[in-house]
Amino acid sequence: MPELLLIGNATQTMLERMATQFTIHRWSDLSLDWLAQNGARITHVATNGHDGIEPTVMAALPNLKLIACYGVGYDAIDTAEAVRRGILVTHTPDVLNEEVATTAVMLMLACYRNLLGNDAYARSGDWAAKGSAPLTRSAEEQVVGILGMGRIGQSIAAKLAPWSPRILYHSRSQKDVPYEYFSNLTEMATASDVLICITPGGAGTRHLVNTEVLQALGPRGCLVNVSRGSVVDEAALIAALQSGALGSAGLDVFEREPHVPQALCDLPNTVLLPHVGSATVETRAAMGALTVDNLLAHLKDGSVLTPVPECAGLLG
Ligand code: 8YV
Repeated sequence: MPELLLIGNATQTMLERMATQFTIHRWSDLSLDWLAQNGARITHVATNGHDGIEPTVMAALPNLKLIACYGVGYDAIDTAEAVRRGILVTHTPDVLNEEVATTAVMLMLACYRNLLGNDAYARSGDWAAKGSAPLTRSAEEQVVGILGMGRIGQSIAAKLAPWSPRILYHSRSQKDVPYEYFSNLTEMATASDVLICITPGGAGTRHLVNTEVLQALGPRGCLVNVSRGSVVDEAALIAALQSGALGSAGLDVFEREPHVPQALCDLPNTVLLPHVGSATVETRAAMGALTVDNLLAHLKDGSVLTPVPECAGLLG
C-alpha cells in the first residue's frame, strides 16, 4: 500500500477512509531519524492549517507527491518549495465559509453585548446582590470593515448586511461585490465601528493590523480576528486595549498558538476562543471528507479536487 504521513489531527472517519488505501504513519510517533530511514516510501502527507509541514520534514520526503491540508488556510506549508519540487498541495475551501463567518459574527456580538461579563454577572449572584447589569453597546447599525474579501469575507458580509448600513472592505484588489472598497486599511478602520480580519496568513499579511490601524478603529471600535494571529500585531493590540485606544477585541487566533497572552486574558474587554472558527462536528466532517477525497482522487488517477492556486501550473 502507498504510505502516508499524518501530521496533527484527523477525525476517526478520515482515519478509517485513509486506512483503506494507505499505510498511515503518525508524525507524533516518529522522528527525523525515522524519516531518514523510511521517508523515501512516503508519497502523501495529510496535515492541517495549524501544523502545516516543517521544512525539515518536507526535505526528508524525496518522493512526496501530495500534501493534503485539512483546513482552508495553508500558510504553514511552504507552497513555493512544494511547487519547485512538483508536489501538489490541496486545501478545503468553501465547506467552512458559513461556520467561520458565524464565528466572526458571534465574536462581534459577544464583544458588543458583553456576553461573557453578563454571563458571569448572572452566574455569580451579582445580579441579585448589585441589581441590573451595566448597559452594553448596541450592535445594530454598525459600520463593518472587512479585511479580506475572499470566500469567507463574502459570507461574513452577507450575514451582516441586513444589520449594517455600510459594509466596507480592504483587500489587495477590488472585487465584484456590492460593498465599498478601501485601498487603504487605515482609512477603512477610521470609517469602521468594527474591523473583521479574514485575510490569509503568511509573510504578505503579517502585522497588517498595527498600532496605526488600531488607533484609527478607535476607543469604541471592535477588532475581530478569525484569520491568523500573524495578521495582527498582538503586542500593539494589547497596548491599545490596555490604554483604551481600542474598545474591544474578539479573537479566535493568536500569534503563538496555543499560547494565549496573559495580558489578553486579564482584560475585561476581550472575548477569546481557542482557534475554533470551523470546529463543529458538521463542518469538520465536510473538511475531512474533502481532504480525504483529494488524497483518494490523487491515488486513483493523479487528479485533485481542490488544489491551492499556487499549484495551478502543476496541473495539466
Ligand atoms: C484549522 C483553519 O487551522 O481552515 C483553516 O484554515 O484555520 C482551521 O480550520 C485547521 O486547519 C483544522 O484542522
